[in-house]
Amino acid sequence: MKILSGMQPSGPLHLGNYLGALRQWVRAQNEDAYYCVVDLHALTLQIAPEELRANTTDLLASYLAAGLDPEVCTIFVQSHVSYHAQLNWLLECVATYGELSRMVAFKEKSERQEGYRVGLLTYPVLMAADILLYESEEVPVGDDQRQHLELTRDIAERFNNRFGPTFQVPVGVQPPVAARVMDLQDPSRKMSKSLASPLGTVYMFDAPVDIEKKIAKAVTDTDGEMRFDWDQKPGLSNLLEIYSSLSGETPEEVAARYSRYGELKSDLAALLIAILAPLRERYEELLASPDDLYKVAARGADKASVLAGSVYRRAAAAMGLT
Ligand code: ATP
Ligand code: LTN
Repeated sequence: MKILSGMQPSGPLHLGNYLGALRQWVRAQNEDAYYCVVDLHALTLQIAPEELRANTTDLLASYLAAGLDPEVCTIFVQSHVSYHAQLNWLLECVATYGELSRMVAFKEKSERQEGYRVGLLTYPVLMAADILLYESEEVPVGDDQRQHLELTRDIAERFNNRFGPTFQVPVGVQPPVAARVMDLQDPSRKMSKSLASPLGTVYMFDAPVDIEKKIAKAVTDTDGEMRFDWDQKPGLSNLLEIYSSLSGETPEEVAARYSRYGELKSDLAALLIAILAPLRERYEELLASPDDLYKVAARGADKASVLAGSVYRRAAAAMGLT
């Protein structure tokens, strides 16, 4: 089965990125899997050039440290494969302004930026191009990407109906728990790379003392009742889901084993540290040899270009380009 997914090089990865997406990628890497650093998408953030470059290197190291193996799956940087930008244009002539302006991520992000750029609106079309170029059947992503996946399916189906069968229509897949990890200080909003919340965000490569501190300070509630209940107890339920995704139990089973919040928190911190500390060590080693990371990316781009090129040419021909 073919699989593609990507992350923006917009900053260090957090627990949501890891549990919601990256860990699923590692589990699926034995399929015909393509994983990219979507640097073109990060341009919508108006990021400084040197920061984008450093973040891209950092994300390559993070992918490998999390357990992606370049001998098994294809790891590459989006802008190294020019077909992404090329197919993006073809699909911009299939997607409608109406459907793009209804995207929740666009509405939220455009409200936060004055004079936002066109790229913020057309961002999901580029994402559709990423996915469709690799004939992806499944796309492992967190819950926040569901709407973008639906749009990708709509674009693919519309294209196929108008120009004949060209694209595989993909489905998005979310993990059963921790598909939407919430900010530890404000459990009404998702843990995010681009919104600063220093105590609310646990980074994958945080030092153990910081993980302990952030989990200990996580907002819960005052009635002290240990119960998995997103409506009444969002802070606690977030911790229970994180725990459950690490231990393999259900959140209810975890809740049944504890009576005090403090105990749950200190065990959760210990579990997280045990899992993340070896990844952090590997990440630091990998970052020390950036040339090796870009060798991996170059090999990945060569391989990705073969499939992406053939799908691009099929789409271009279907539309009447000669
Ligand atoms: P931003 O908040 O700046 O938009 P992000 O943290 O969502 O960034 P992305 O690169 O956009 O990071 O997302 C990478 C992957 O991580 C996507 O599959 C996304 O669905 C997933 N993801 C992001 N945040 C969370 C979260 N809080 N919980 C679960 N999955 C998440
Ligand atoms: N839009 C996604 C990042 C992204 C992506 C993709 C995810 C860009 N292209 C292709 C899966 C497949 C985000 O903001 N998290």
